[in-house]
Amino acid sequence: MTRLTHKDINMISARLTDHDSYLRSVTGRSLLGIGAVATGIDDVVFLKQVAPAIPMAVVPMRSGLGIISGFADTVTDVLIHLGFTARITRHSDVAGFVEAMQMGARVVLAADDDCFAAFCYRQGKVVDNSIATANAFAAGLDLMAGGLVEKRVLILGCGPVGRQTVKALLQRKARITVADRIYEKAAGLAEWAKAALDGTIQVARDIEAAIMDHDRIIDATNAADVIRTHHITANTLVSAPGMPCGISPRAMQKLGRRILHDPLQIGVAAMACDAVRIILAKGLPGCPGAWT
Ligand code: 2YG
Repeated sequence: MTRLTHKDINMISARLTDHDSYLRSVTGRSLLGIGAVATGIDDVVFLKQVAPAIPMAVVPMRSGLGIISGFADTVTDVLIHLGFTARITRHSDVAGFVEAMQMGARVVLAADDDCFAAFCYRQGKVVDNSIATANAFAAGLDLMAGGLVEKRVLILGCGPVGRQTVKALLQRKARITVADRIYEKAAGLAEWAKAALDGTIQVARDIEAAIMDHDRIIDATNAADVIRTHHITANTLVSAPGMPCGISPRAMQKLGRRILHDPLQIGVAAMACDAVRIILAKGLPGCPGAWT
């Protein structure tokens, strides 16, 4: 699990409008729109209407390695930018959760060193950042590529984000190859996909050859400089949820606007949209009127 640094996030709040414009130019959708597509509520107008009725709280957590300066503030700023009513609790930790309840928050977001989650506590449901992030960057690649049905996609990195990415891309009927510097992790992911999802995916033994051989790449690694200049062709598209970004600076220049990457914003947007979906789901899943 990558731990963000203050340096990774300190400019996010000031650049949210610019980032939104970039996302529109690359995917045709805003930050909220990408979160919406990832969640399956592809209706931004509806989300903007309901957002103010779903107050959210962000609770700083001091456990483990402690507070990341600016983390809770940035999460809150992203939520407000998306149109939600969001506040940081004055207290951290358990007292912060108590405060969030008292202020009537319907969704409470908090992160320790191992997990970043959005709690829809009245529904007894939790949205995990790794899952939401994977869904959002898979949706983003789909938008960038104009559809992924039968398209070959390479997933680099077979951790929690890579695993959820396999699930999201199988749902999009993509032809998936997975690669990891630890081959057994890639092979294990392919076995899981077959057993759990009846999905057949390819496993790359040679990562370098696999990157050269794919135009659509999802970088779900926590390594830098995995994708370098000589890997980039005129058709290369990279969606990169991994932190640090796995695309080298010179490869970024060569890719131009054919990159989808940010350290936190897209994942938070997908978390917020999934929390809305959970809260608005009527009745129990499977009952008439329930949202799937
Ligand atoms: O409340 C705080 O300030 C800290 N307890 C936050 C710690 C967050 C640690 N986790 C990470 O930095 C990332 N896993 C967050 C999500 C990155 C999105 N790809």
